[in-house]
Amino acid sequence: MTRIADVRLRRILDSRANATVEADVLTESGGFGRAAAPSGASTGEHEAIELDAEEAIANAREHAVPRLVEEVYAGDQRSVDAALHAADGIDDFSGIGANSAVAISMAAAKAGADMLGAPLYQHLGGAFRGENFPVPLGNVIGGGEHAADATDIQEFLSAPVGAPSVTDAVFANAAVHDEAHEILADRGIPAGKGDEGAWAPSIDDEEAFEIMAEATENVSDGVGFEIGFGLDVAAAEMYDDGEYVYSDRTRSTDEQIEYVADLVHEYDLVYVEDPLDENDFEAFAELTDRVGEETLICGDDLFVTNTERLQTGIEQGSANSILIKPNQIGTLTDAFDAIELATRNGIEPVVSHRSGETEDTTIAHLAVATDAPFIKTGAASGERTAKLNELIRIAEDAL
Ligand code: 2PG
Ligand code: MG
Repeated sequence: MTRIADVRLRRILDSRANATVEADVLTESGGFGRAAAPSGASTGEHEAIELDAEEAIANAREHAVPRLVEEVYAGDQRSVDAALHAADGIDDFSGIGANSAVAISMAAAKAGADMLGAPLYQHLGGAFRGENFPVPLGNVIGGGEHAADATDIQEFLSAPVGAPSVTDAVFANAAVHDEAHEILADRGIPAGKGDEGAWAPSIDDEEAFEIMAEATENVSDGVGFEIGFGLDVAAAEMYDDGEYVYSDRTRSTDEQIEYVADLVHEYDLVYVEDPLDENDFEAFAELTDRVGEETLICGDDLFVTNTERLQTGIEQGSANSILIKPNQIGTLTDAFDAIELATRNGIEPVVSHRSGETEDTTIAHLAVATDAPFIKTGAASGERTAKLNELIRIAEDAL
């Protein structure tokens, strides 16, 4: 192993044309890794703190870089990430910024892989990595915080659970995305796209359910394998003063549980993320108790990739799945620890992008390295297809 020789940080654009942090990590023996931080819009209240990009860069240059350069081996991920935590000095990364932390953490992993001459998934996953491929969940129709004047539910996700290969799955999601557009056009509904490339028409949730059911069925008939669909309700965004506020009505917590359970049955949903508020472990548990045998109840804002919150969820039976977003917790080590705790307890990890993304493909490698059953990284748009195409390349190489 060789030590880190330099860490370079710069501001680059993300897919919303906001500034984000890109990191280059160089090693003494000429290894190189580059990674960039994504950014959320429907962020969880308990996430690690992202700072303004310029401030995050200045703080990381002052506090983190001196702890890394000539001090830490690039391939030793736990030491890199421990140095980032020490530099921050605060649990939530509000010192150096979770955006600087995650960019450096991922860039160091890539430099580590480069020195080994191995692909990133191999460096992260090691010799005992599994050989399954993650099923991509593709965002087809969406609204919430990702598009104005569209659905209340944030994401309607195509889930090609019967696909025989990564490539078939990726193309199936693209076909569902296309089919949904055709159905919208047939209904005379114009549709632009939201932050993640999903269609963002001005329709209500009920109509989105109809369109998703029709689009997934049509494409499934054509390709000959099962395609279900799922949701990211992002319910914390609609929760206000004890009630879930939809455009046309409000629901109490009990009504929300009832509503989501009915949707699971009516549409055979294979996946439901954040159906309830981010602090309501108990209501999550009630819903998981009711429909957890039939579908995945996934905690995103509930768990924020945080092992302590996941532990609470495990004790209370709040969910059977966890969303994994490295920038939510700040380092790859923390994300790995959350995946490990989840897997040991029968909780399915779903590796995920953010609504603000770059061309960075680290999460495709992370999903393969950890044998995650699902990856959520959109269906269309360049910053999403960058990861999907990387998944296709990895599969050709490894799966
Ligand atoms: C989510 C994500 C990604 P954001 O809620 O799961 O789809 O959105 O990055 O805006 O938090
Ligand atoms: Mg979410």
